[in-house]
Amino acid sequence: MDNIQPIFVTQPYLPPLEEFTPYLEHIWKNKILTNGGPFHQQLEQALCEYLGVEYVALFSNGTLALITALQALRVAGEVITTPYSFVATAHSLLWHGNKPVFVDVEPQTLNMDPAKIEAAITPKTTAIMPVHCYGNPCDVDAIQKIADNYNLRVIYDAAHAFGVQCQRGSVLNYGDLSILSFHATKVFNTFEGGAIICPDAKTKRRIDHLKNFGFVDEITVAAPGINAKMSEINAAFGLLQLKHMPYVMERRAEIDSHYRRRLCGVRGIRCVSSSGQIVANHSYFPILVESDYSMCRDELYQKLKDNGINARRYFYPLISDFPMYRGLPSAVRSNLPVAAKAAEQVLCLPIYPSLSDEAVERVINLIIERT
Ligand code: T4K
Repeated sequence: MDNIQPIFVTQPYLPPLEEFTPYLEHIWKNKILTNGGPFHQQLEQALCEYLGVEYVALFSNGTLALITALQALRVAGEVITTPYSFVATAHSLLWHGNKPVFVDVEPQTLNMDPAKIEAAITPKTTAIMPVHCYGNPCDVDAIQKIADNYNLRVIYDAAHAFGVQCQRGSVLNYGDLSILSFHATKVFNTFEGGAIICPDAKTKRRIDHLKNFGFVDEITVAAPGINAKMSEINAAFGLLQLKHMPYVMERRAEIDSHYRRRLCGVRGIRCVSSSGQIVANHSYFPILVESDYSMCRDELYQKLKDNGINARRYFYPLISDFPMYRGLPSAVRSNLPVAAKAAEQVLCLPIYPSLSDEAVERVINLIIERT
């Protein structure tokens, strides 16, 4: 154990440092550091092409992108969302005084269960905020049908879904808006960063104003916007990262199949999967430790930790169990049985491009030996 390097749930991909130097030299020369500079514009364009979407508005992080998306669409009232996500999803609702209404997830993908949405709709409901959890697409058609019937907005928290494609192209093209995170722990990172994917130029313009204090021009402020701009250094890094994405995606896919090959069939271990995507990004490798495994999830978590492997319990506790949410009527356990069970069973195993096959085998063997 003493000589073994710790393994984390993820580690950011970093291109060779010397490849970044020319970008820095460029910034040093032209002295444009932020406020929609040339790298910012180039990255927006490059992402539209890479992702197969119409318009991208870059942000300094995914949380501010979520908050701004709600403001852009003037969402006000109750918003139906999932308790099985990172806390930023629901926090973004509280920032604008919206009330989260939690509905349960469906057992296969752990994404919002469309069959549970209608019962949660009230006259105050204005929007639905689902999450493509672990990058597995939600049932976008079923969700859109309900939104159309009840005239609701749909904002996807697509923080995990960079590069994911489903039957009709990018999963980011569904709903009114989709939000990405480019945090260090994500498939595509710009250190910190995020984006809103918008369907039309008018919405993108409004979002661009909102992320720059609401400024429309030098003397006009149209709304109480925030400062959520991505800096030139982050945008430059993103441009360089994009060049390495084919390798990043390929290596993640290899590790994912390695885990599946060896863990599929282990009694009491279920690999979470989805059938909804044509191109997956393998952003996480979640397993469920079920009751017929030889130990409970927390025992396995501790055993891996004792052996230098820092798996993570994404997403435990449920958002609905945090103090600012647990008083909500929709937060009661009986409303969220599938999510509650998954939160008790889930463990995300390490997956990132520089993780070696030997390290993956170490993780697998510790799980297989069952003691
Ligand atoms: N919506 C969803 C569904 C999200 O998952 C997130 C973020 C958001 C919205 C909000 O997007 P951002 O505002 O963050 O752009 C992490 C991330 O901080 C968070 O971005 C992410 N979701 C969440 C799922 O995970 P922690 O507290 O688990 O991160 P941390 O610091 O423990 O990092 C995990 C491991 O990654 C470390 O053990 C080592 C490695 N690591 C991490 C960092 C930050 C590195 O090797 N280098 C690094 O720089 O929350």
